[in-house]
Amino acid sequence: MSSQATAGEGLDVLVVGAGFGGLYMLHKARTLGLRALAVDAAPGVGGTWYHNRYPGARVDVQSLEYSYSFSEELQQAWHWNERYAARPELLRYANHVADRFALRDRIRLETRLVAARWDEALARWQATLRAADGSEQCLAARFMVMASGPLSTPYMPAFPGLERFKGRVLHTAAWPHEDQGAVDFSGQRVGVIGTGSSGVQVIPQIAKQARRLTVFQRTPAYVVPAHNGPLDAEWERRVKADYAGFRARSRAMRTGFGSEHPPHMKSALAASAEEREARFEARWRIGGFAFLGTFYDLMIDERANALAAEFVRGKIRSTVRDPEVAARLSPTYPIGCKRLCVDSAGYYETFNLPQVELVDVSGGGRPIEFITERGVVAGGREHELDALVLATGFDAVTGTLMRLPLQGRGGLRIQDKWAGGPLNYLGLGTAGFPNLFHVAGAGSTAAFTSVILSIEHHVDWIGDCITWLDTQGHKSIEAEEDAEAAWMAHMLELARHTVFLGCESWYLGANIPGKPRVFMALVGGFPAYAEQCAEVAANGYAGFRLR
Ligand code: N01
Repeated sequence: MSSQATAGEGLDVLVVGAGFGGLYMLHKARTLGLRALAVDAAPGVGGTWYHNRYPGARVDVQSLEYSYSFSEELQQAWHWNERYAARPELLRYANHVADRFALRDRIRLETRLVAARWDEALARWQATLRAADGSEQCLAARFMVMASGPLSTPYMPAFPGLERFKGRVLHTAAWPHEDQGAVDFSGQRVGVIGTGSSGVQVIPQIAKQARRLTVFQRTPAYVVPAHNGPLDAEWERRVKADYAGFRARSRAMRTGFGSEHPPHMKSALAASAEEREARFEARWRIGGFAFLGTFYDLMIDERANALAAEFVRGKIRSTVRDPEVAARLSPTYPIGCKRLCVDSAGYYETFNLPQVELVDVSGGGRPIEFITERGVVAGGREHELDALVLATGFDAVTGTLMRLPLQGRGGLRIQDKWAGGPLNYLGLGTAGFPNLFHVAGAGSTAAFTSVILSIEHHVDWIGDCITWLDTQGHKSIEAEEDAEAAWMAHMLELARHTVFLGCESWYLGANIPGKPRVFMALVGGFPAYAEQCAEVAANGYAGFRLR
């Protein structure tokens, strides 16, 4: 039963999502003495780490950096078991945070925001929440914070005939809940479609169990080793001896992490072939994203980038025994243009196993034609399967908001506002949507940093902003259209000077048929971005309209 809430019974802040963004926003709001509530459709906290239960799911930024910095007690108390934490450990951490900061009484799980509309007269958001039992409730909130996650709406390609398939269909981002995601593939013929980060993680795990694994690859990924293992006790001790200093060094990095291996300030083009090889090899041994910092210009100069790409192709050739398979696994677009995949399980080695087959379904090659009762038809051949795993990614960044009846000032629908792409200012606000803030959404550096660092930045900025508005007696804040247009132009201008426009990535919306091609992330680096946001605040929230 739905009822219209009045201003008096409302909230200060409605937080949408109880992942890492939502948890910290809720904590922040409460420490500021604001009445806040977080809602999440999932039965547990943890956001993306709740849903992505597939075997092998693991973070690609080191755990000591992919963690909250807001509480010294928390960062000292928490011990990570692995250098790159796997999903169960990340989920334990999210739950620990919810308990430690006594957040649970203000989190409504299995509750979905199904509509929200800005009420100009009351200067409130009127939100409709729907619980798992179907009951609805309307709540008024002065502010709404969308911490719904940039990678939270799974993408299911419309393969003709998919509904006919008699075997099991699973999506990596909506993995079933049985036994912590331990679906048993023993003795089965399994197909995996998709070779992005999720595919690269799940493929080696399924290969260990399945009788036969067929990998349908449209575009090969660049995969670098993580060299994961138990967290080095000495490193942990050093970091914890001065965690604040470690965090400060992270925040000074463009990516907000990796301060132990900053980019080498030489051009790849200026190095001799021997030096280049030695430096690439050294970074390969370190593992993870450090590889992209082997030389400072890998992401801004195509020729430098091509040298790094060729190094990785050399690694593929020396790892994969069948030269034809190695060639198929070798990408040709710029490395890092699609998110680099960080491997803890021997991805390339998996293709040496006799039970594993790689099928090229690239657009230029032979795409998946249709699906039958028995399996997948590609390249004129039917691949018979017992189970089909879709590792096909997300309608990233905008997908969740664009599915929500969200109406701003004057009934403006987000679907109309963003019909040509996610217009925003500083990645934090959108013109026409007063008192609505985004966390780790479009327009910020979130996609290129340790996302928790970005989350903390956004939430701190939002918290300061609300405090300032209240102190100044303002009822609402809304991005100005001019400031928004200038921010969008700034984003595009920065992206133009990088290799990021040189491939079909989710950063560009290119993975979803029909989605506007707009580069949705900010590539200028975290320190410059944080400085811009601070300047805007210091100048009385310049570029925002205050009422
Ligand atoms: O999704 P993706 P993801 N026919 O979009 C293929 C984060 N993440 O879930 O490249 C055939 O990258 C598609 O092919 P193509 C991380 O930020 C992090 O793997 O579009 N294939 C691609 O191979 C990551 O970037 C971790 O040609 C089709 C794959 O499906 C982001 O999430 C782990 C197809 C989708 O790859 C998304 O990663 C997991 C079709 N019709 C995710 N449609 C960590 O390591 C799509 N594909 C922390």
